[in-house]
Amino acid sequence: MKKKLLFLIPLFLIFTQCDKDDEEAEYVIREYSEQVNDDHQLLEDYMKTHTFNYEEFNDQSNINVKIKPLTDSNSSNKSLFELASIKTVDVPDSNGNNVSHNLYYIIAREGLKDKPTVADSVYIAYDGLLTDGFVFDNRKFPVWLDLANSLEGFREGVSELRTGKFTENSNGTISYDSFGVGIFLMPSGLAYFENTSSGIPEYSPLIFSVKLMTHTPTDHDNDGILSILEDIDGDGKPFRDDTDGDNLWNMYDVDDDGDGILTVNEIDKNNDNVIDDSNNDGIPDYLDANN
Ligand SMILES: [Ca+2]
Ligand SMILES: [Ca+2]
Ligand SMILES: [Ca+2]
Ligand SMILES: [Ca+2]
Repeated sequence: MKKKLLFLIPLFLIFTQCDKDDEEAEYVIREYSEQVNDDHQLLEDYMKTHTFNYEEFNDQSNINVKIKPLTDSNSSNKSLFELASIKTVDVPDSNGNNVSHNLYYIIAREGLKDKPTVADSVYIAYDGLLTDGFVFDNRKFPVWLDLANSLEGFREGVSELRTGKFTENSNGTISYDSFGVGIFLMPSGLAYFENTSSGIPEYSPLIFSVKLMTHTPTDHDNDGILSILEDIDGDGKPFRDDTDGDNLWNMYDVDDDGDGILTVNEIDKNNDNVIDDSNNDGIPDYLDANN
């Protein structure tokens, strides 16, 4: 929770201890609404002065994104800013007001097959960097990641890509091609915000380039309902949806309506492959404490 610690300092201390005041100021967590504009500006300045090897993404093969500064020798190239689309993502601030954040994204290659949802597990290779060029993470070979446990800007970005196709080689290894490749640039409010993480200072906008090999739908609580389908309010995200109000989101709650019967035992009691709604009120039994 954010606290405006400055307001807790008695006024006489502010007037008599100026050095101390500077120290205390460091403990004030910024508001999303004030940070987001600085971050948008920083990212847009970066995008206007950088490009990437977009001409190389026409075929199916495994190509790395190479972001580079626009200079006299490549000034005819399109900038990242010209190439980027914007997806707006709302982040609730400490007062519960939504603050609109821009996720800037460039689809270098869309990919051939399916888009993962924001709650799926994905098999991806990626680079993560700061606007000063510092690379804080690099996965040259793909790893499995749970998008539900990833940064909001990251999962909103990766869910815009499509997976590729794979072939199994005679030695048992699998080759991927025609997979989606994207660049995602996010304000700190969609990343770590006031927290630091392995070489990432607080309030850092982040840049990721991502290759999406494949994905798998995930049922986090193993209750028989895929996590993405535990999105009750229909906003496309199963996060914060909590039918029984026990602060355990439905995607992590094995008894979604809190009636003492596990969801997995309530979905389809007569095994007719139809989700049960005993009282025909349009609310399935597993979400309906009154059935
Ligand atoms: Ca719950
Ligand atoms: Ca559940
Ligand atoms: Ca139940
Ligand atoms: Ca019902």
